[in-house]
Amino acid sequence: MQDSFFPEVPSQIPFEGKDSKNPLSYKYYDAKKVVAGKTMAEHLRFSVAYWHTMKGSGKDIFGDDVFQRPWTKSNDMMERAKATLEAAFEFIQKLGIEYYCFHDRDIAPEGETFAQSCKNLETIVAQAKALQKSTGIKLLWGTANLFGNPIYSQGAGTNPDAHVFAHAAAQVKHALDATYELGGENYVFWGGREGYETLLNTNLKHELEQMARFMHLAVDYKNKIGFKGQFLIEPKPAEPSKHQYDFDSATSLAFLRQFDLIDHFKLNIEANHATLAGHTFEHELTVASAAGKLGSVDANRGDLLLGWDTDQFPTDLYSTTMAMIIILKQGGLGSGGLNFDAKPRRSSIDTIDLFHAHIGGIDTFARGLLIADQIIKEKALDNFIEERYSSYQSGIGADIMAGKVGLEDLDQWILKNGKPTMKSGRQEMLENVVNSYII
Ligand code: XLS
Ligand code: NI
Ligand code: NI
Repeated sequence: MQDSFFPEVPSQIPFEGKDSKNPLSYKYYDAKKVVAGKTMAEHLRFSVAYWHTMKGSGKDIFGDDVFQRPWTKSNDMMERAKATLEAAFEFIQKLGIEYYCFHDRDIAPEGETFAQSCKNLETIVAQAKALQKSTGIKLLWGTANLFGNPIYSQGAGTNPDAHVFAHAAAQVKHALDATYELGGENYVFWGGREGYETLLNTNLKHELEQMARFMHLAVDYKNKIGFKGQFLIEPKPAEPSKHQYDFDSATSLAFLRQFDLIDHFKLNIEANHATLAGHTFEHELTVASAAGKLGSVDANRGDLLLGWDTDQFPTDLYSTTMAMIIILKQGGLGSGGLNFDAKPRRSSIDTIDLFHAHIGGIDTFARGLLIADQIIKEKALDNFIEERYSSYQSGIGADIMAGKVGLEDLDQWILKNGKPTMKSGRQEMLENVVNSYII
């Protein structure tokens, strides 16, 4: 085994404060600093996404691999998987964060047969368990890759062929076993190809029922083995399918309610998926949080000029501030965290670029946390919002909300009280308030 995969990086990226010019230092993220009663590390629960960071090659549909990673030297796929895992733990340790996330097929290669794939996974899980123990790094969530293998080209749980459904279900069983074995704190379902290309060949109602059955099977198995992690659905409107069933937070919540799954799931909200759905990141977070279902976050950003999942590292302070306001107000993410489902650009070819990318994302969220805490503590927005809804606290408003009045009562009330006076929403003033905390 190689001594170090990142020899140019010190044993831990230090916190040096905002005036430091050292690119390999944190300007805002000070893991032990206490903010609103918890350390930054406890609030933010950062995680490295194995698929992008360890397995990403810079490949796109127009061109081949560009990144040469020192952990991909062996042509023996199991040897390569072992080296990749060593490198992952060194990387996470040097970043000084606590979590990682994976798909089964990220950490272990697919074998000739399903049985061989399961064996490969078990071998790597044993190695991961030992590395977790020696480093203290933990698994935020595991998941199954149900979109890469050609058999899933027409869906996994929503495939028209029950044989494929069974294969996907068996794969989830093993991915759940792996996540359980590694003490994973959550398990994610992202419906990569759970959608359709054309209604000409699709029975949408049947596919939704299949998907619900698939989820119920997973819930039953989770209970059977005693896995206590949180199940999460990660909404995304499209890509790779033209239309995906877990379109956005609202659609996913409706699906969970319709099929009696709501008590078993929360949502994992990804910034770039929100914008693909025509929403803002904060809209999706807020819808999930309002339902008590904001479980975790895939922290990244899209590009306003590109219409796909560009999975860039978050650098927009306005967006991370808004996200942290929502997260702080619901009392944190519980067992969830901020997983960098993000990749450096194809032109960022050096391994060190992975550090720059993560440091930027970590600092942007750390600074967002500090600003959000100030905004909340000083009630900079809350005072206005409370006042804006204050008419529901007493009088007719309180009666409306308590269900004490009907349409006839309201008709009488209006006849007596006349027209309402208009009040400004003061959007621009509030935008200036937020900017005054950010700038
Ligand atoms: C892809 C998704 C995926 C999930 C995990 O767009 O974000 O990476 O997070 O399957
Ligand atoms: Ni994601
Ligand atoms: Ni994504």
